[in-house]
Amino acid sequence: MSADFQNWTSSCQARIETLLESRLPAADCVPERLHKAMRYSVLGGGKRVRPLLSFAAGELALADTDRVMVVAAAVELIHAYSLVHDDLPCMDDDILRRGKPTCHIEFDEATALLTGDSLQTLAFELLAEKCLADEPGTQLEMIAQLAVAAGSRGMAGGQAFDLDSVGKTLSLPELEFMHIHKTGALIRAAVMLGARCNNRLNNNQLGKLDHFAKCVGLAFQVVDDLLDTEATTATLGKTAGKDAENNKPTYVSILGISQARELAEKLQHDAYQALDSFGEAALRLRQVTDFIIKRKF
Ligand code: GRG
Repeated sequence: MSADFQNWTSSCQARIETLLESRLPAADCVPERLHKAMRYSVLGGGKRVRPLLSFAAGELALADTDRVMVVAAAVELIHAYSLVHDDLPCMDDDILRRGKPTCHIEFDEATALLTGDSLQTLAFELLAEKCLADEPGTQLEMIAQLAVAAGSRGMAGGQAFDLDSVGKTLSLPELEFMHIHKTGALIRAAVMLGARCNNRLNNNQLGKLDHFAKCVGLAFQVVDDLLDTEATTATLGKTAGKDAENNKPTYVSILGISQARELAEKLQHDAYQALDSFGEAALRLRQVTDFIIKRKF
């Protein structure tokens, strides 16, 4: 990672942390237990990949950074909610997340459920309270876009498909369908909402950006499956080897390690190709993609 990209990443991560810190209710605000759990689940952890994608897409569109910060925070709150719910005993039943006990272990199951619910609604509160786009109609579309990405036709739907696939053999297209929804939809929303904070890009350019985001979303998941097989629990900050333990179909279980690695590289290539016509303006998007592919956790 170049020093320039490292500095950019650290600065985006620090800014998003400050905004999230200021917008999450204080830990001593009633109901204290719920607010403590919300702060515990969001602050001081995670790679903030989705905010980085929003920032990079916002730079491409020359969008106002204060606007982009808000959409980046909203997407991260949805992501944090999904992790809290995913870790519950009725879903993935995990005890470790971001190097610390999962929300329901540190607090309790009911609090974890309410934490996820409250993080989700806080995301939409942020998106609805200030001007984030040049046209009010565009902002309404952005809010709807995030709602669809997070809901039954996006992330939650992908999760339902995932829970249903345990112990089954999926074809590669079925696995792709699942991940386009479960992880891909939110990554796409992160990119598109960042770009739509300014009305500079035309529909053709937005289409290219969406194709880029779709490739990155899938590449993210392929790398996640590889890491689940190859990395350790200590490096990941979450339990490694969970997919095999839970008998879940993954890119590694279907393709094997080396073909899964090749697929990640092909998706990276396709993602870069989708950015070709943007030239240097898409530098940050290429760098974030590279970071996603090469990450070790
Ligand atoms: C419960 C509605 C609901 C949805 C859950 C996305 C998801 C669906 C669950 C997340 C569980 C998981 C491990 C999915 C695999 C890919 C993924 C999203 C990994 C975690 O994302 P990172 O690596 O995490 O960006 P950090 O901690 O860095 O933010």
